[in-house]
Amino acid sequence: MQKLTHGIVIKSTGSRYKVLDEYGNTHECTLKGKFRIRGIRTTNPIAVGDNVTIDETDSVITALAPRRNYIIRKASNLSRESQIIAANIDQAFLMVSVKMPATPIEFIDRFLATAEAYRIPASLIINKSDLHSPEDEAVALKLKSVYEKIGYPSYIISVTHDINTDRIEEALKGKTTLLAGNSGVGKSTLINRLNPSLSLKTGVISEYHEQGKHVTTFPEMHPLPGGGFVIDTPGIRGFGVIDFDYYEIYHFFPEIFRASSGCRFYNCLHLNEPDCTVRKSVADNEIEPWRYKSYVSIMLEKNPKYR
Ligand SMILES: Nc1nc2c(ncn2[C@@H]2O[C@H](COP(=O)(O)OP(=O)(O)OP(=O)(O)O)[C@@H](O)[C@H]2O)c(=O)[nH]1
Ligand SMILES: [Mg+2]
Ligand SMILES: [Zn+2]
Repeated sequence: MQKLTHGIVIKSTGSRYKVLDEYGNTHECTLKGKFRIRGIRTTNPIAVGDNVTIDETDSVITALAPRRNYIIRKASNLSRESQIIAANIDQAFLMVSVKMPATPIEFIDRFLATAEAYRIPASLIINKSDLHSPEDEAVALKLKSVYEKIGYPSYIISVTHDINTDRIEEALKGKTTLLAGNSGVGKSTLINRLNPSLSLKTGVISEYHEQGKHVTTFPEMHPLPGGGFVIDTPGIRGFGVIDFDYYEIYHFFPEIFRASSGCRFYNCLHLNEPDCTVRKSVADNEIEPWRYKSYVSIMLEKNPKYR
């Protein structure tokens, strides 16, 4: 006899799945049968955020509802398999820090381009403002102004000193938010602050390396007291832009895409082509040079023949 219940996957480790049912109970489940996305090989056919049907009698996931969206990454650098990080996301927040650790700029741009490609609204959190020297604060303000001008809401916060965390709380209310960022920036610390009934493991930054150590190892979804969910992800490497062709990468840099409408050639890649309004906008400082550099770097990685 089956006893079917609907639920949402809140943790996926590849073979076992934690499912929160509609009554608030959790179940450790396994999979039966085939769940595959056509055309991609994934290490986890079912991901955090998936809506599923489970059979309570043997804790098996029996059906997967269609996904509104999902975000994937390569399972590892050399692997041809992909890992679905999360599904059915309303928005993505990227957490970065100016120091301890310093987030590479290109990492930010790769993440934002990926979110654009999946049409997931993205915001930026610059954490650890309590550590800022005047120079660091200037860097943080510059990041905020550059990314807000493009259209990404940006927040300068300190979780440990409770600066502007209320604004994050507000922005996350009632939504399912993917929280990403390199290891050690403070993602799990923020989620603990937003939901004090959780006590997620957080790391200690080695002052010498200024690197986190990937304390969180699997994406996991947590309920928020004010409604909504936040998905804590392991500091993600190799994130992103895997499904896309080199000639469409500029579509995922909104300000570059806007500027490209004036280029002479419809297939301009904004490298060395004549009458390229993207390069003109970079020269005129209307497009931030580091954004253009990130674009070129991602594009050339996709198509080395232009190098
Ligand atoms: N100074 C300062 N330290 C912070 C702040 N927020 C977090 N930290 C510290 O940063 C370290 C790493 O925090 P975590 O929350 O484990 O980082 P994470 O982003 O979850 O890292 P991974 O799980 O490895 O991806 C911990 O020692 C936190 O106490 C902050 O606002 N200021
Ligand atoms: Mg963590
Ligand atoms: Zn151009």
